[in-house]
Amino acid sequence: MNSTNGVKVLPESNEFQKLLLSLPKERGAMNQPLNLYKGFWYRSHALESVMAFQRHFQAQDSDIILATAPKAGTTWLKSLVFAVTHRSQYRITGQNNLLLTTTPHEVVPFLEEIYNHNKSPDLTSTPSPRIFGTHVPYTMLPESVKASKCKIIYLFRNPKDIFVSMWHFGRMLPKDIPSLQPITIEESFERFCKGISLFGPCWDQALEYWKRSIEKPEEVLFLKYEELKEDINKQLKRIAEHLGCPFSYKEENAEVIEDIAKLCSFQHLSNLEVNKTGKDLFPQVENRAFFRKGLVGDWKSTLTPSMVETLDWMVEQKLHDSGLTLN
Ligand code: PAP
Repeated sequence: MNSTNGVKVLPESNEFQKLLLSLPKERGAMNQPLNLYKGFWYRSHALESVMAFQRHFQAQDSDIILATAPKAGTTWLKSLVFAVTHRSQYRITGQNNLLLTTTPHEVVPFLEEIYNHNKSPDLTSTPSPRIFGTHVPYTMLPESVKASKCKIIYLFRNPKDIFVSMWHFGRMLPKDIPSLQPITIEESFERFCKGISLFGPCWDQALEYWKRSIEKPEEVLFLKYEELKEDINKQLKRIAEHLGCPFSYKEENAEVIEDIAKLCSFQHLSNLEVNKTGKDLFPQVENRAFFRKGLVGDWKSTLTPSMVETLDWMVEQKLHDSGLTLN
């Protein structure tokens, strides 16, 4: 134990274990053990990482933070933003484009993953702009991010598709993970509707970023998966403008926007060898698990009418006076 000015300071890990013991616990929608901290549900190792990056992450004004609810389209957003910001370095259609050989989750790592491996990593030599992914709610972002000129892009998706994507993702995970015992879709759905899912409730997370995007649009750009699907070129322009690197007329005429959209399309990324095989980044998850169908409205294939009614009602209650609408 250290001592600062006579006050005993617990080492970080002891302090964390003490906190962990005090938190409410439940099994989540994928049946993982979760802990409730300040209104949101976390795996214990993820929460420990979040605490570490809250404490140690030093934002730079040029940083880009991609925040998403799990299964809202994280993989797609990572690829789009990397392609937009590196378009002068890598020819979009060139053979050397990193996205052709590296999975988007490796190109744009999660802060949770970085700090899971090392509680105080040295990120100062990461080339600028540094791009990080995260699933944490806005309130849990490090103070240095909020105090900087970092750009945040948040992506949300209709919770019915989030749930269905998550449900199928859970079934693609190896059956021998002890913390993930089988669960029925009914049980999983019930927990999801109570908000007990990784980094959930997803609607509360979305509302935090939504409010911030209205208060401070220069900081947070709020995107919807369905809008990306509807008009990817328009949304790519919004992304580039938000990041301070709008497409020039010359680029528009050279169809750079269309090329980025094609490069990052579900059809293209899901058929790349690197995304079909391998599980380098998350050892328990194959890269292909992040590419299932990539559709809007796939919930119709999985949810019963009564599930639809329940979740729609739940979401309506949460969002009704926020101005945030979902397709
Ligand atoms: P994560 O939050 O766990 O990292 P995330 O990428 O958000 O995962 O979820 C994967 C979903 O995004 C899958 O949706 P589905 O289950 O409904 O099919 C996946 O198919 C979809 N996805 C991945 N890449 C793309 C893409 N390039 N375009 C559109 N959707 C995509």
